[in-house]
Amino acid sequence: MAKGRRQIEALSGALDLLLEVRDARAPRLTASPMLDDFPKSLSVWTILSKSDLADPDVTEEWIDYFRERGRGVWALDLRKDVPAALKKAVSSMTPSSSAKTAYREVRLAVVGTPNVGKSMLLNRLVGRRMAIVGGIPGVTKGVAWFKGQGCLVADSPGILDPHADARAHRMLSWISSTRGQVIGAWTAHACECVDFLQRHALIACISGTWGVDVSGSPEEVVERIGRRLGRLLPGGGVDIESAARAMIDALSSGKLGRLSLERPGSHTPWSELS
Ligand SMILES: Nc1nc2c(ncn2[C@@H]2O[C@H](COP(=O)(O)OP(=O)(O)OP(=O)(O)O)[C@@H](O)[C@H]2O)c(=O)[nH]1
Ligand SMILES: [Mg+2]
Repeated sequence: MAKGRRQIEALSGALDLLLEVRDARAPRLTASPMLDDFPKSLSVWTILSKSDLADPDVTEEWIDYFRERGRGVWALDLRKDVPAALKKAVSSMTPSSSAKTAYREVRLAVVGTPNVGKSMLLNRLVGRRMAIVGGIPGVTKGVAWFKGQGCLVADSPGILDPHADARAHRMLSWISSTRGQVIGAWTAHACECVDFLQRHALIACISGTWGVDVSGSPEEVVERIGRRLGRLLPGGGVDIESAARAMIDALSSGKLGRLSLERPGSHTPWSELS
């Protein structure tokens, strides 16, 4: 954390703009508390990444939410190229006079919590596949600058830590923004997730995808998923751990359809978890 703060201090003096990436499925959960460590005078735009995996109506609500607060906001599917309007808006920014730089290009940093799509956004902005992009959170280890059209872009991995709350980390793993294995058993984890989906009227993603009955306890639902997917042990019993993992993988990768875990408002859904 101290190293992250030092990196932020070193970086912010050189910047004109921050592109803060959040996962469109959970923009509050994937916000970093460390963003507050950047100077208030620095322009910040929010990128809602993975919008192809989020409920489009809820994403619209989030766009309104950020706009109402005067924040530049873009909802993007980073598997595709970013809109020309975004590239243009970046390159037409006036470099801030306080930024200590001999360059006249706009200097910006892409920041965000692990696995939200920072490297992918950077690649889109610089127009070449220069930064390492990977499916594993924490894949980028050091800050590096890349030259784009009329801008210099810094990838700043791991300097923005997600919420310290263990419940937030458990929920982050549902969208694969933290390492599932640090959290413990898949079964308890999947059951907690099914319970959340049931309580938030989101459970139809499971019945719709796999045609299983989603009533009853989360344990029963996970067992039905295991039977449906043929995750069986020798002797015919369901391999619950395997079923649980398949369920979380399917949710995080979008196989269960487009789904948003959060709506705008002050509520933090992870605080509901025990
Ligand atoms: N479907 C979808 N997948 C995305 C999108 N953006 C990123 N991904 C995927 O998310 C994973 C993480 O992307 P990265 O760009 O490596 O994320 P990062 O924030 O740089 O990750 P770290 O450097 O590890 O913190 C990769 O598997 C990407 O393919 C998006 O808009 N839509
Ligand atoms: Mg990265």
